[in-house]
Amino acid sequence: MTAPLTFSTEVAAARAEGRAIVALESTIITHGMPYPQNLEMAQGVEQVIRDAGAVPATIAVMDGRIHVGLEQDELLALSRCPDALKVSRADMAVALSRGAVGATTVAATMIAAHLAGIAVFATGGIGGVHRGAELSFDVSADLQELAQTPVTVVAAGAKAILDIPKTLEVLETLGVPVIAYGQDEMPAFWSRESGLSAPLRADSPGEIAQAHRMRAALGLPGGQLVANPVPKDAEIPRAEMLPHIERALRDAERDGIAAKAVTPFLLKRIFELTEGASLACNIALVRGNADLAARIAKSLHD
Ligand code: PSU
Ligand code: MN
Repeated sequence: MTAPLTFSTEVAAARAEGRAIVALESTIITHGMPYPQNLEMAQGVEQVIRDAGAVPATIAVMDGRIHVGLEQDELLALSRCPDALKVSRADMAVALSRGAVGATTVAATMIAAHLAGIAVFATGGIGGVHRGAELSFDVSADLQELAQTPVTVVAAGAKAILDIPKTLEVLETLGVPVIAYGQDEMPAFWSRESGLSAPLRADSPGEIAQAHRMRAALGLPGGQLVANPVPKDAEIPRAEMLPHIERALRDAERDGIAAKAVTPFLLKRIFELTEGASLACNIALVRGNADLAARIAKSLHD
């Protein structure tokens, strides 16, 4: 038995022509944003990658197959599917065996990208160590995936709904390079600043591509996390976000939200609390990440 991969028409053509491809996750579509903004975001981000000269491959699980690249009707159906499963590493085989509709997290998208020979992946923010993890043990499978699957992931850092210092500590323990793009400070998703310096820094796509190749040459497993700050004109300053984050965290505790439901709950609550401002910022930062990822993928190809 081999991995059940289905390529979209566009991705199949890109593979045949040997073009640079960038993977995109789908949990952000089903569990990260409301319809129809999620659909517009997904279509817009794909276009950013095409405009930068690479080919987008949005990844999801459907009909017992891992879809690498979605046709327009598939993307539309997914964006309106209220009961899509959130599929991470642990869920992947069962979701496929059952023929369920599943949206892939960062971890699951990395697995699929690697199976499809795609080295670069763009998202908004990765999962990490949750606040209070010393009691809940809630640490995203995304971190372990970065330690073992050789894909370079471009994100806007980890958001302050997480415990960013603990997330950086775990990534260091796991041997994952965390590379801030164009600044010394670790970005914090909606904000360019986190108050923490990033472990590593790069200033060009070529440097990141070269480090990706070097890890492979050294025989080191795992990928890289590129932390790309949100564009200046779309940023929400940290001081403005913090009260909303605190409030969302209190609401999650009050409602007894746990496990896989935590991240989607917090994102939705913060969207409500900021009256949509967090969403506009989220969309802008994903677009920025897609553009950088396309340039890294093209550089890897040269
Ligand atoms: N962070 C975001 N937006 C998201 C997610 C994280 O800013 O949509 C999604 C990603 O798919 C990520 C997943 O892989 O949530 C992490 O979930 P968990 O914490 O349950 O591992
Ligand atoms: Mn979790």
